[in-house]
Amino acid sequence: MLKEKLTVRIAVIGAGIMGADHAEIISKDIPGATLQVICDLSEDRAREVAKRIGAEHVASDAGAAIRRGDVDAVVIASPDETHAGLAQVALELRKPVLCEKPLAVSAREALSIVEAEVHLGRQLIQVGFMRRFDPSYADMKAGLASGQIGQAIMMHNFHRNVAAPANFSGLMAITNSAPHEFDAIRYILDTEITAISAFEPQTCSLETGKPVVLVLDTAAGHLVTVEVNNNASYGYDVRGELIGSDGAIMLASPATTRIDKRLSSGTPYPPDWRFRFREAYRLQNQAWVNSINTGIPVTHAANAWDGYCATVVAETGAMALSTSERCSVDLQERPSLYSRQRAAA
Ligand code: ISE
Repeated sequence: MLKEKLTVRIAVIGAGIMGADHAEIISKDIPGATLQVICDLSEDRAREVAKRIGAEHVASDAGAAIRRGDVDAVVIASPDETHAGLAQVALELRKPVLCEKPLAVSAREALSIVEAEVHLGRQLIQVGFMRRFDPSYADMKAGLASGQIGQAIMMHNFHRNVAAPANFSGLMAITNSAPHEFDAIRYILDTEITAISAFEPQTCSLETGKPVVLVLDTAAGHLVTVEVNNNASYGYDVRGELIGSDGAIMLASPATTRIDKRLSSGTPYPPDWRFRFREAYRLQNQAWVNSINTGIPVTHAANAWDGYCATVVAETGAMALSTSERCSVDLQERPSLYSRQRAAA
């Protein structure tokens, strides 16, 4: 009886790579949650995921799935350009949302979600910046907070995928991949990004998925670099180093084994982010479900304001790349609904 009361019935919108992954995590790894509906424009794809994982229902109309009376909360993992519209539907119904990044494809659209939440006076949206739940990033943040490296001065970030999908333009390295770093930088350093410049290597003749290097400034004066290389070929590899006045903290590889063979030693790389951040996704989704049961937003998760900020930085970064100029990042004023004191309370 008690268990029934605590079960959150979830609709997962999108049965692609991330939708299927969320559906699996929810149905297998999250006590207190039920995979109520898996929805995809292609009902066959949704059916295939439902069969493999065991969803209660299959659907192809996202709006109708969100509106169902037997759905308490929604995971949005459909194509990027649909996120904002679907989040608005859920907000109208006051249903909690875990929205895959990006919250929206334009700053204007992201801001309209922030405004809708401010109008409601409640935070209902959590954005899927799962690195906030990754144990190595968590340790980096805790190490800085406890004074282990003195005052933070610089941060270097590397984000490498094995191969960019065919449709991946150079700009998507900034608008689709780097938002993870934009959020991690804001989260770890607890400040806003104020300016961005973008550079591509002249030696690279790739048509899709060119590497990009970004240089960012923060309001607190840190200097930050981000390299995104979506055609790294050797593995999925996310690195990060935080340099302080009294030491440095580096993210460690989460590999569980090391292979020693033929006079050499090596650790394996995961093929993509689902494997590297498996534990982060699980912790993120569990925290989200717990927050629905308690009615208290997860304080260290990314909210709609964080989603808006990452989108503004991405949009400004895309402009910096196309104009070859250092561009300043202009954010609206942070509404009190998202004030830091409130988040810490
Ligand atoms: C992809 O969309 C993701 O969200 C992954 O986490 C990221 O590592 C990858 O670079 C993105 O393209």
